[in-house]
Amino acid sequence: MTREEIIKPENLVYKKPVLLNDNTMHYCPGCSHGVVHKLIAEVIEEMGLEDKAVGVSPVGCAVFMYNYLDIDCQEAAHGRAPAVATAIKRLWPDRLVFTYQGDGDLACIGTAETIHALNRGENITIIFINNAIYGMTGGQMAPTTLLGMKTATCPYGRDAKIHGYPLHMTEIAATLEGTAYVTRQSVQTVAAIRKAKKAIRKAFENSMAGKGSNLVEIVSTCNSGWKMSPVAANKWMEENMFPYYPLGDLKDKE
Ligand SMILES: Cc1ncc(C[n+]2csc(CCOP(=O)(O)OP(=O)(O)O)c2C)c(N)n1
Ligand code: SF4
Repeated sequence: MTREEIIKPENLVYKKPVLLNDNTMHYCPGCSHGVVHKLIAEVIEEMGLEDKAVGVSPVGCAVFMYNYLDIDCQEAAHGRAPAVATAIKRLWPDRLVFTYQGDGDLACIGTAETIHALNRGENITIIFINNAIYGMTGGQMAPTTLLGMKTATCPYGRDAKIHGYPLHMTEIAATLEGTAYVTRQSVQTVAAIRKAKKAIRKAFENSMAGKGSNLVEIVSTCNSGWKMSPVAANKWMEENMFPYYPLGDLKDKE
């Protein structure tokens, strides 16, 4: 087959979304962040919201999200993305406004902002990358670190007596009256990626339709912080994270 025949529209099975530009990502090979960026770009393109999407980037490994997604973006101070997104959405109600936050940013430093924005029913979507660790700063314990899990700041493993219990932010979000759609997904297999994409689409549609707040948690790997190969990290996540953070929809108001 010639190249021309292969790239005929009827033969096209996959195309990189235009909104995901060609800048080389700084993420470690095997990291979940890049996959989720791609899904966000695909969904925005499929919804035709290229000129209406505003992403709010976190402090953490995804701090440079705006370098990879060709949409309007605003950087927020650590943990404050939901407050910034609230202001943007209230000022421009016709925009698709979403935050993109790690577990350190969302479930520790920004716990208050997250809970209150969700509880107020702001018409935004929060994408929550839960890799159970502070990736960017060298793998310290996060609120979501599993019991027994070793990190730079709990080298003998997280101990409930000393460090408390892992925080179930998504379960908390599901109890709040302002939330419309709350779900927990992952991106370690093709099937999981497809489901995660559907979840992001639903959350974005709810945000545009003014149905309330939406939280999409993506249980993720940080293979560098976990000191594992990408393949081993995926296996570890399936065996250890999924039992504690089970996948699926926790709340769907429809
Ligand atoms: C107020 C404040 N506290 C701490 C830091 C340092 N800091 C930067 S990124 C980060 C951890 C981010 O971890 P997470 O949100 O889980 O994202 P990841 O890097 O794992 O994607 C921390 C503690 C900071 N920049 N500002
Ligand atoms: S440190 Fe972890 S979260 Fe950050 S880019 Fe590397 S694998 Fe991803």
